[in-house]
Amino acid sequence: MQRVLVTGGAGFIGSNLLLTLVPRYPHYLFVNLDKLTYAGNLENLRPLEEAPNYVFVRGDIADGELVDRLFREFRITGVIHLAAESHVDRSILEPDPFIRTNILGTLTLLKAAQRHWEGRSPREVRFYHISTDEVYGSLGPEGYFTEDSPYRPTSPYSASKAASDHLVRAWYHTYGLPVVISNCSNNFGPYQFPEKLIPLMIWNLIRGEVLPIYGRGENVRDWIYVRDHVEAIDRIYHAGRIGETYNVGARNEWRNRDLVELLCDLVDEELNRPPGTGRALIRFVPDRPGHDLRYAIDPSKLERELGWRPQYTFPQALRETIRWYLAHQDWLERITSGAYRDYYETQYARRIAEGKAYGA
Ligand code: NAD
Ligand code: TDX
Repeated sequence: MQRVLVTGGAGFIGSNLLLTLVPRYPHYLFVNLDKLTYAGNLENLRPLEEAPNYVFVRGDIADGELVDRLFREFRITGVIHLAAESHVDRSILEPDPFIRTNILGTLTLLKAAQRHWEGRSPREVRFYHISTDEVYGSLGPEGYFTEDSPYRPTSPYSASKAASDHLVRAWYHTYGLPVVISNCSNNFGPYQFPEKLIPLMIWNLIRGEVLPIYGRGENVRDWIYVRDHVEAIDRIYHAGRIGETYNVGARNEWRNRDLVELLCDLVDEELNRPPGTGRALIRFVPDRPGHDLRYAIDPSKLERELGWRPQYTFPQALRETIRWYLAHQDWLERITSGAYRDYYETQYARRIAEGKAYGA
């Protein structure tokens, strides 16, 4: 029987992952360790409350004693490590939690796995680290990130994720810990916190608030539906080769301004608003400092070795996502009240609305 510690399972990707894997693998035990920061929301996991193969533990991945106890008590045989501070803008305003969670938290998990799995074979145990394409830095107009691209992180967020990737590889090479890593492009879909581009734009369109596009909106991101990422995670966890890295992406590049315009048109359509209503809310605001120009993933290794392919087309996935947010406005209200509202109004949105982002 596999006993899998999933970290950050109450966040965006973690929720989508657990809602899929817990029913799919009834003979595994899933232990979800999550600190429930502003980004974690147990409400997402309500359908799992009665599941006999699922346990939730509230706690910090940087708490060595707790992590040790979980490895011992649940006799953990696998880790799928998603817990992280994940928002680039926040990392620019306040980097410290990124260093603590993304670097020290990963170190804590690695040390526990090393201690508890000594002498175990890679057929019995594995440590799967979920990471991002942002570790590779920024591309120009041409080219793609492959698994061999050099690490050139540019933001406090991507630097902290790059550091965590290096630690995971060091534990493989130095201590023989059976690890696998994946670096994925920009995700979107249900349960994403509306500080990230797509849910923020949908939420602002619903409320008739301005749509802040950083700089000239020329930056390019490579978008993948979270359900396709979840399927990639399942495959890599079960069949990825130990010590290897897999890039995950859906070959779906969009310039920010084109994507926001598309969202405007789709939301207008869904809400039966006159064409152009959404686009009238677009504002170009001062750029994110150090804003990476372009990300684009070459996913051939994952396709070739593990036979993974995205199952959704972009228009289908985007429409599904918009409908999900339209149907879950109460969820949006609840998670953006309280601490997030304070952050959003005082630190960020007001400055952006006034055209004075980032401490101006
Ligand atoms: P998220 O911010 O939605 O969720 C993060 C979760 O981690 C939350 O539930 C939070 O409560 C939890 N957490 C934070 N600090 C913790 C700590 N110290 N101890 C325990 N739990 C803690 O993030 P996400 O978008 O779901 O991303 C998940 C992972 O995937 C991250 O490692 C991120 O770097 C990576 N990733 C995300 C994307 C993306 O587009 N969202 C793309 C590639 C990789
Ligand atoms: O209000 C906005 N206006 C805007 O123009 C926001 C929130 C974003 N943007 C731009 C910045 C980026 O070019 O949109 C693009 C996407 O921004 P984010 O959603 O903040 O994502 P990004 O910075 O690309 O990072 C994301 O993808 C990789 C996730 O947040 C990371 O966790 C993941 O690792």
